[in-house]
Amino acid sequence: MAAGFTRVALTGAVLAAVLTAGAIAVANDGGSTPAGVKLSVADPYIPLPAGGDGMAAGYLTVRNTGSDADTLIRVTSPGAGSVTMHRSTDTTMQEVDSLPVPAGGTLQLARGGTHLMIMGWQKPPTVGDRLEIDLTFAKGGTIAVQVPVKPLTYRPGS
Ligand SMILES: [Cu+2]
Repeated sequence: MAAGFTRVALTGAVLAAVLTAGAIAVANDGGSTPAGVKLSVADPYIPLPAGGDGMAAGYLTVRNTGSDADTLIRVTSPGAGSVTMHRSTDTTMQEVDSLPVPAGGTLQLARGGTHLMIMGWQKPPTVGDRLEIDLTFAKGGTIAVQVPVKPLTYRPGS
């Protein structure tokens, strides 16, 4: 019991906060995925870049069937120097730090809209290649996706 009291004293502030919220106080390991975020990735692809400058766009859909919203906060690839998140409007393209994944909804990266910008390919991409892209979410952790390189005019479902 003495050990238990010591632990309660050390974590008292946290427990008080949890109890205030009306939840049962259960120690959390701090690293697990909350039950309310359930993420999956569908239809990833990279149209073969037209130019020889090694810059390519990446498209995919993140589904969240959970009841909590999440945020895509970081994108990297072991096969490319940089992957950034871009938002397109009619006339411009802008880098963003994060993208929202709504609860019970999708984050769609699609032609003419939000997309990934992939630069610094370790080897020039050809159709049929796969590039690993690691998507890191604020709550859901990191999902590694093998993204196929498709012909320039490819559309998902075609
Ligand atoms: Cu872009």
